[in-house]
Formats: sequence, structure tokens, C-alpha cells
Amino acid sequence: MVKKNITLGEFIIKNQASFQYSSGELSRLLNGLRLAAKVVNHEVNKAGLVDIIGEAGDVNVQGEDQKKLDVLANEKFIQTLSKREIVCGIASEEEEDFISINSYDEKHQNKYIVLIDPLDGSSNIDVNVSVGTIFSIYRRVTPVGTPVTLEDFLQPGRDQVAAGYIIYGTSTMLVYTTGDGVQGFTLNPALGTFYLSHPNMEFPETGNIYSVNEGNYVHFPQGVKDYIKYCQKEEDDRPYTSRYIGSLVSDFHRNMIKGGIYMYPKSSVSTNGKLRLLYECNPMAFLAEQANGKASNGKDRILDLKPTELHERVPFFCGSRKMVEKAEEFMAAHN
Ligand code: AHM
Ligand code: MG
Repeated sequence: MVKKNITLGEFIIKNQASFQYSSGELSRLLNGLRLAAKVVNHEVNKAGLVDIIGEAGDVNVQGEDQKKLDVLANEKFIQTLSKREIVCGIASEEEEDFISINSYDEKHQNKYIVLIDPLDGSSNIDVNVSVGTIFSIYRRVTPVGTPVTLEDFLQPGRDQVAAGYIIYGTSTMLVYTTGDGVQGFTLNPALGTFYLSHPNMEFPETGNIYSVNEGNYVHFPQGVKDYIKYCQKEEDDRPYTSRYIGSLVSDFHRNMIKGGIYMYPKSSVSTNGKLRLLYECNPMAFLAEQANGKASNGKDRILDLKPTELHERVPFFCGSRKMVEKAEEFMAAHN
């Protein structure tokens, strides 16, 4: 049983001994993310005050407009992680290629790589709705002391060492797992300290919230349409409540606390859906499973998929176990 009243810094130190190959490196990495989270939180909070909202003029590798805060968050996370020499490689949703960190010598034989979506749900920034950062950590598979390769980044999600998110919401929270349950920490903005506020977070086995962009309904596969109709049907504990923030981190966070399912299916206009396997689906799937939930592409376990490219997209169904299983049943009926 995890005790409350403990800071994130204390929690990381206390749990270092339980990490499988404990050398303090993962602890330093988590501390680096904690620091970057506070910096980005500060920027996100003042977005309405200063001229940092709006388009930055760049287009990211997905062909979407980047907001200034996306650029900023991307820079802050990369800077913090690379300058502190705690990782050997970083891949970001906002960068076309992975970054190899040149710190290989006797002293700096870093073995972790980080994949990050620095500011997810960024279309919500200029309307003052919650956004988030998502991170995923792996041990490299190529030898330490050599430059990282693509192979280090294309590992199946089940090999993640840690994953988490920061939600910049009514409160700022950092929620993460190192494979031993999910812990949620809330930032006390006056002190700049994260406190353990949500120990051992778990999805209820089932719930009554479904989160999907129903505007895309006509483009969805028949199985998904049928499941949505099932959610809306007046029977047993249904109709369910529809809640869609359009910010994966926030929709996931609410569903984990209240019980629900998040869906971003494939459609006739986006054949693999929208979400990225490496930066969004894998870390959220790891968290979901660690919180007794489930995550699939509609058929297969997300964490078992073998990535083939850095910016690959997959359909995503994630949340309370029984709800994801029910959605899968509807999709299987149309295969
Ligand atoms: P982003 O990485 O460009 O912000 O896109 C990911 C976001 C998710 O947070 C959210 O659930 C989804 O895109 C919303 O997409 P849509 O507006 O198509 O429903
Ligand atoms: Mg994103």
C-alpha cells in the first residue's frame, strides 16, 4: 500500500531500489521529466496572458500546424533530457527523426531512450481546455556506448520500462508507472512540488462513459457504429454518457477515475485512425494495463504490436476492461 503525503521526489528515491536494474539512472530520468513538467506547466498556465498562443508558422511531420506552445514544450523536454545526460536517445511526435545524444564515454553510458508527445491535444490550448504531455521510456537494445539506432525506438510497447503523462488541467498532475501500478501526483503550484494524491490508480472494471469523436460516425467501420448504438441504447445501465474533450490525456484521466472507454477508430478517411503508436497509444496502453484497464487496436493488444516506423498510427480503444472487450465483440462481428 502506497502512503500519501509524500512528494514525487521522495517517491522516486524510495522506489529506486525496486527497479529491476537499479543504478539511479531511471530515477534521474524521472526527475528530469518532473523538472521539465514544471517548466512547461508554467508556460501553459500563462498561455492566455502573453503572446505565445497561436500558430508558430511551422508544420510538424504529421503535416499539422504547430502551435507555439507545442514548439516550446518540445524544446523544454528535449533540452532537459539531453543537457542532463540521462538518456541516449529521444524521439518526439514533433520531430521527424529521433535524436541521438552524444554522451558516450566511460562515465556516460546511458541506457534509456524516451519517446514523447510534448503537448498532446494542442488544438485545445487557445480555448483554455486541458492539454497533456505523454512519455514512454525503454531500455535501449543496441550496445551502450554506441549511437542509438531506429531499432532502439521501434520496440513493442510491452518492453516499456516506464510511461506516464502530465495533465495541465484544473490542477496539474503527473501520473506514471514503472510497471508496478499507477501513481498520480498533484502539483502544489505555490511550492512547485508534486505530492502523491492518487496512489494506485485503477480503472473501474466497467463504466458508463464513452469518449469518441462522433462527428466522424459516418466514416467509422460498421462494428464501431454498432458499438456506439449499443452505448446509446436504453437497456440495463445504458444509455451511457458521452464525454469527449478531444484531449487524449484528459479523456483517459477522467475515464480512469470514473470508468469509461476512449476510442479513436480507423475510418474511411483515416485508415489507421489518428493516434501515434509510439508517442500516444503505447504509453497510454501501458498505464491502462497497469491500472487494470485494457487497450487494443480493436482486435489485438496494443502492447504486442511491433512498430515499423516512428510516426505510425493505429486505431485505439482504451479504458475499462469490460467496455473495451464489448467494443471488440462488436468489431469482431464484422470481420
Ligand atoms: P495531437 O497529437 O495532434 O494533439 O492529436 C491527438 C489528439 C488527442 O489528444 C485527441 O484525443 C484527438 O487528437 C482528437 O482528435 P479529433 O479532433 O480528430 O477528435
Ligand atoms: Mg499527440
